[in-house]
Amino acid sequence: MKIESVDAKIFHHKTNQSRDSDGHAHPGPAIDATSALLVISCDDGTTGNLIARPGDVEDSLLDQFVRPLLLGQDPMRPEAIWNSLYKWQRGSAGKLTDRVLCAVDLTLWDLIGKACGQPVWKLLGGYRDKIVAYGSTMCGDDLKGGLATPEDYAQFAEWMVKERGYRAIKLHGWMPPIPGAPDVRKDHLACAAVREAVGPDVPLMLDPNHWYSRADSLWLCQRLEELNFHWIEEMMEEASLSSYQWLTSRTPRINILGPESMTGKHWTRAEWAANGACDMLRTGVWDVGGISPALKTAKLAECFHMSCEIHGTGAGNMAVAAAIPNTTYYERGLLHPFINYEEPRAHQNRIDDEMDSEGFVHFRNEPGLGQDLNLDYIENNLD
Ligand code: LLH
Ligand code: MG
Repeated sequence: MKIESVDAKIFHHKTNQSRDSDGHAHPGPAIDATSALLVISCDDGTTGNLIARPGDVEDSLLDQFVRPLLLGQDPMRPEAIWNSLYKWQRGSAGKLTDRVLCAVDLTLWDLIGKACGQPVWKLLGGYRDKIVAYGSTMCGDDLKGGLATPEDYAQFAEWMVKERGYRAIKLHGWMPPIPGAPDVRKDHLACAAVREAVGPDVPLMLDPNHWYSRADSLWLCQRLEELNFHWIEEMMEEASLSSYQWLTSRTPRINILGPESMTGKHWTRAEWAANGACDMLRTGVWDVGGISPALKTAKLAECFHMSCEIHGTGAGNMAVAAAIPNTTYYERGLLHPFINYEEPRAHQNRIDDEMDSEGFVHFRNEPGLGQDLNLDYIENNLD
């Protein structure tokens, strides 16, 4: 079995989400957008598919780096292929990003699952067949009836728990360029309002502004300790390992989780674990370059008796969360009162992460990553 082609099909669709000037997603009017379907095909007709951002699978990147390394190779050797891409990163003048590695790795794993007739989560270890989801809100905004006030967060949290069945919630606070952000005091008011709304027993987490000072971070952590929050993540620039050591040593009653967006894949995460910079490790397939390095992060966390909480949504992150024993939740979102998260996108027959009324996301038994794609829609809406 040999890889015969690697192609990205760019297709059009509508979206009702837009990104602000700092890259945070918010609800908006329906606008035109494009996405990509990355397809790796083998000489026996087996294919792997993945929905990706067009910029991560541009034809020039596939031509320069991916096709030379993949064509003619055995797809059942993802570790060898991942390492060959990784080795080329340093000399690629920044073009071969971790997101490119991730797109290739996920597509390969989808292909491997299909070739074996097995879901990827089982091939990776198959620790669990369902997981509790936490409802992860969008960042705060200034939309009337949206996530503009602490009361808005409280009302939405009440709906999540009482109407939709979520068993845990994570707030993303107000971040620039939203007027008045960042403000630890306002973050605290939203967290207090949510705690009041859902009662003492629902696990709560916070992802606030990404660049608070040490002093503001400590103040916020101490308030969240009083509110019995389970974890806080990425409140400071993650390149500053010693700031996280400083904070972790001063906050015994809340878990510091990280690093999320810091570069360096599983190697950075090993340094955080070894140097006491967090209580729980963080990894996500799009942050570290795919399933292969995300699994390594989880396994190194296990060796330190630490949990490894998976960042982000989608089939690749689900496969990792299902495979490992040392994780607690699946991050489901981003959620907002104006967005119907349950509705499949135009290119999907079903969303990846359907959740039951008890707050569990179940892992599918179909071969591959478990994405149920509407390939006809994609073919009929090509760029
Ligand atoms: O800053 C944001 O828009 C969110 O924090 C987003 O990056 C989200 O993926 C996240 O951090 N989840 O934990
Ligand atoms: Mg986060």
